Amino acid sequence: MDDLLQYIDDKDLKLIAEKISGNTRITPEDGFLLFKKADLALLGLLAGIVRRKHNGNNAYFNRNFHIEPTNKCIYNCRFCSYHKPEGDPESWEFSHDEMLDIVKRFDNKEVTEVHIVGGVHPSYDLHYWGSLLKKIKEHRPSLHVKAFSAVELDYMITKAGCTIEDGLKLLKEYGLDSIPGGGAEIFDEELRKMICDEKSSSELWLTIHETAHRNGIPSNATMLYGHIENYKHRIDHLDRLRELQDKTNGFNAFIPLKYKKSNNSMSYIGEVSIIEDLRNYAVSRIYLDNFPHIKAYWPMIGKESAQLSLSFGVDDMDGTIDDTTRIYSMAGSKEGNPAMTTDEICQLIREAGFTPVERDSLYNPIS
Ligand code: V47
Ligand code: SF4
Repeated sequence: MDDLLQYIDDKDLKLIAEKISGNTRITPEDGFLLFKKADLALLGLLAGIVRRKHNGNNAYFNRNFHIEPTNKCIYNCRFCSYHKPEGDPESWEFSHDEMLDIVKRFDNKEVTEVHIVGGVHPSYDLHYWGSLLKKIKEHRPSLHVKAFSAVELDYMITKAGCTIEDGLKLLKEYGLDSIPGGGAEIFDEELRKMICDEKSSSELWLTIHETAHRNGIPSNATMLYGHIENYKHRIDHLDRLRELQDKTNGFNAFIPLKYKKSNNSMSYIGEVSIIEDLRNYAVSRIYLDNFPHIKAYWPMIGKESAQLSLSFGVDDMDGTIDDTTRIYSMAGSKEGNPAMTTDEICQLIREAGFTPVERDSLYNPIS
């Protein structure tokens, strides 16, 4: 690396590169400068250093499927293409039996995880959702249940009259194994007011994840980017996550979510380029030095971009999905019916020069 540093002309970038290669944490100002000044090749190189430190040459995936229980939602986030109010002809809501039927469709398949996330339905509290988890666990005890964004959790726990702590403990007893990263959007309070005014605050999102970690429930974190935010807002978001991870060490993966423009009221903004996606993965990998994994969610970004992202700090491709999610096809993703075989995922990973590793939900390798 010392040999390569001589090719960096910019004084600030050279200092930042020295910190990264010397294992020293970068500051928010450094992160901002990386976004502002570093070219894509340099970001790939620096993110590769941090990636290798955490994950060597491995690129992970799992065998999973999604359940989206409902698209009815009490909120109206401006970027969301998915939610519909109660009574809308395009709204849906599955019963417990219908959701168990989805689980049963995978009875003879080697899936290890179900990911359950949907709209914030007005009628149901944590006991309704908890009993669904219990039924799933009774049917297939070994299935890891990663369920409910912090925003859904906030509503269902409050509706049941519980504290966040007691609610999470109860959900764990019902069968909740981990929490996905949704609902974080962008933490800056002014922007949050502009794009998703009504939903849980940034502070509450962080408190819910902190409380989950303290109670032995690991989680993921996301950031919605490529809309009205600027680099300072992104660094602020990453910084709040890095600070919480220092405290709890409960996050498994960070998943940047690219704003997709179709069928929502922010469409006029358009979408950022693949270059910006790769730069964002790389700076995230470098800044979140205490996050073990950075995930490219391929149904959103596309298979080829996810493959490319492996050279920009990403080490996890999410999973096989098996055509069980609609959130991103409704927002305009080209991966209309997302499904990949494990062979296909392994081939994408090998082509990019990495070693495919099937993992469970806690990143233990599955041979
Ligand atoms: O919170 C909604 C996002 C999230 C749009 O933890 C949009 O493994 C882009 O959190 N353009 C839900 N994004 C999905 C989510 C997730 C996905 C994959 C893996 C994991 C994980 C978590 O979807 C929402 C919101 O940020 N979203 N609309 C849109 N138009
Ligand atoms: Fe509801 Fe989630 Fe869509 Fe916001 S992003 S409107 S909370 S489904």
